Parts: sequence; structure tokens; C-alpha cells
Amino acid sequence: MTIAADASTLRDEIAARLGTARKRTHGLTNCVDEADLIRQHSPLMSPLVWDLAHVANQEELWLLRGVGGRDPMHPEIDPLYDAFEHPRAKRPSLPLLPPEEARSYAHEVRGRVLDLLERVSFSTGRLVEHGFVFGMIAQHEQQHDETMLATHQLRKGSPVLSAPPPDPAPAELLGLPAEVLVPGGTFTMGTSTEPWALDNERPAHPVDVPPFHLDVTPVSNAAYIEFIADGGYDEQRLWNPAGWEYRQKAKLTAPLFWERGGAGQWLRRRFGVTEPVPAAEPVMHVCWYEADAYARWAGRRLPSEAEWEKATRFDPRSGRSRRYPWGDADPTAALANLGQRHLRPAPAGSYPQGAAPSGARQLIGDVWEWTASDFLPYPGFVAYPYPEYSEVFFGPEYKVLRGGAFSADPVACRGTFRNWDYPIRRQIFAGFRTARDADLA
Ligand code: AVJ
Ligand code: FE
Repeated sequence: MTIAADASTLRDEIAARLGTARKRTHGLTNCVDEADLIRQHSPLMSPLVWDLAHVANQEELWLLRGVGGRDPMHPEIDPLYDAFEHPRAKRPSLPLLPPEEARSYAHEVRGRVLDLLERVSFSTGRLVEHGFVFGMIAQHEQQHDETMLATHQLRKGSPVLSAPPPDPAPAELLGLPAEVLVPGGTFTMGTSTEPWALDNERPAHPVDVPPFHLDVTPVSNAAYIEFIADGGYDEQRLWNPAGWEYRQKAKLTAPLFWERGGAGQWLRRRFGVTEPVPAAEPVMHVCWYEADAYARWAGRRLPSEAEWEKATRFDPRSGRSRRYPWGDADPTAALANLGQRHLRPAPAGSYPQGAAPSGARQLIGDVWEWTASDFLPYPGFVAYPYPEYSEVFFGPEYKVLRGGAFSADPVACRGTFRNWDYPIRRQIFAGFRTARDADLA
């Protein structure tokens, strides 16, 4: 986000960002009953009531104790909400705060944080400079709001969430080329200046990227259905060896939440509603292995993380890397599908105003995009402010996702933002687009 220079505007912006996150947290937790808050809807996820108190606990730790120098409010609960002490599958059996206590804990922490915010100086060190740690906590809550939305997607039972659909695809879509050309050469990847960028996005560094072609939109459900119909799931040669093994073991035959309807039709379950798979929407709930196999079937490959970022941020006219595909201005509803405004991606080809200089669309918002790359530190990486955010996850077991989704908030999504997950994960709101090398003339 664009950060105000003066302290009073910065205070207002921080309060607004924290407020947006809390409103979403309430929306995701007040719509179900106590039993649903405590229940584990999938072994992959925490109970919703864990996320609620964990968000409050991190806010207390970093803002009240870290910035404000306060004593712990309830030191005995800290270990319960430390993500590294207890794996998600074990969290339901912990003596967690019951829903009402979790709510009042979160409420009390927030009240004290807003008091602190009134008096804090932003010039006492790196943690508070430009309001960084407040921004980190707003992002953290929004990341858990996205996790809670995935829990809702996994939840069985009658629907409790709804939102208006995005606009239909723009009419000029038919004239859109299938792919764009991103010119070769060095560009600046990552950032050293974005005030609320997290440690793994830093520092800015030059990367030479040879010319390549990239899909103008994320891969659609219609295109993915062709891959299924062509026997893509049964052709071992299309799959990475570990991916084939997983495809066999997990018996993958289609994206998660899909089932066959009558007469060759596909259906999907979305937040408790079963509906026909919309052909024009980007495919979603596929794992990295499925994305990789599709790309091979199409005679293409997944883009590397550097390719994705260059296609998103590089402006050939100025030679500069921008904050977003459309420029440096923060996202708006006309530029990208973010912030759980719609509870689904918009049709492939939407948001022409949000296109990158290359012409590629929907790089930000709609669906997270799997990249070919492992989650690794940039040259010159320094863990900050804690190694458990990124550093402990670096390595070949995680793949990088880029661009955010309809489920992600603008505060936690930008051209440099890096997400990561295991290549088998499918409950996240992830799709992909494909690339190919440009012919060297
Ligand atoms: C960046 C989405 C992978 O949810 O595991 C939340 C974000 N880190 N609390 C995750 C995070 C600590 C993280 N991801
Ligand atoms: Fe967390």
C-alpha cells in the first residue's frame, strides 16, 4: 500500500487496515455456531476459533508487548497459539479459549492497540518505521482470513457465505491473443523500498530473464476440462515423477471439489453450493503437480517466479519495475478481484484496466498462480523480524505462488508478494497460467 508521510495520516491508514481485517474476521466467524467454530472441518485446517485467538495473540505479542512494552495478558495461552508448537491436526484437542473468550480477548487486544496507536512514534526504529509492524499484523490477520475462507470451502453443511458475482467477461475478449511476449533482459526483482513488504520480498536485485511468452489470462476451466477429456490424468509421461506417484495415491481425476454431473457435465461445490463448473472462470483448487502436468500436455511449462514477476512489474518504456501490473497506484475494484468482494474468480480476461504493459491480465487477484519455482531466499536476504515467517520454510519442498486471489486482501497482495505451499496442496485458491521460451531470432 502507499504509505503516508505524516504520522497522523499513517495512524488513520493503519487503523483502517486493522479495521478491515477485523471486519472480515468477524464475518468469517460470526456466521457459524459455536460447534462449527470449535470443529475441525479438515485435518489440513485449524478450528476457526484457533485462528481467531491466534490472530489476537500475534497482535498482542508484536504490538502490545513488542512496541508497547506491556506485560503478557495471558502468558499461559501463548504456547496454544504458537503455530510451531502444535500442528494443525492436533489443535482441536488443545484447551483452546472457547469462542466467547477468544472474541473478548481479540476485542481487548484491539482496544489497547488502538490506544497505543494514538501515542506511538514511528521514528524509534526499524520495527515501527512507516508503521511496518502494524502493517505486518494487518497482513497477518488477512492471511488468516484467507486461511479461514479455505476452511469454509472445506466445511460441509448448508451455505453461510455469499457475495455478488463479478461482472461477466468483457466483450472484446474474443480479440485477445492467447499469449503475450515479454522481452528479454535484466529487470529488478523484489523490493528494498515497499514499506510493508515482508522479508522474503527483499532486497531488490537484478535478474536476467530471457524472452518468453506467457498466457494472457490464467488457464480457464474450459481449457482444463479439455485436458481431463483428453486423458491428461492417465498419461504418466505428462507428470513429474513425484506428481504421478501422488496422483496415483490420492486418485486425482479432477480439481478438488469437482464431481461429474449428468451428460458429460462437471459440477463443483463452492462454499456449500453445488453448481455447474463455469467454463470461463480460471481453474482453481488444482495442486502444483496438476498445473505442471497440464502445462506439459499443452506443450508448454509453468513460468518461473522471475518470469511471473517480470511480466507483472516490468515497464519496458521506463525500464523500471512497478508495484502492480497497472502501475504504482493501490488496487481498486476496477483493477483487480481482491478482498473477498466476490467469493469467486472473475472470468478469464476480465479487468482490462488492470493489465500489465505486456497485455497480460489478472496477474493480481482472481486466483493465486503456481510458478515453477521453489521457495528460496533472494540474494542478500535477511530474516526480519522473525525467522519463522519465511526463513524456516525456504527449500525445495515448497513451490511459490504469486499474484493473490479473490480471497486475498490488497494489504497482503502486491507485485512482489510471495506465497508458498506444498506441491500437493489443493484447498488453497490456486490456479496457474503457462509459458514457453520465445524463439531466439
Ligand atoms: C504465507 C500463507 C504461507 O499461512 O502459512 C500466517 C502466512 N504465517 N501466519 C501461512 C502466515 C504465519 C503463511 N503463508
Ligand atoms: Fe499466523
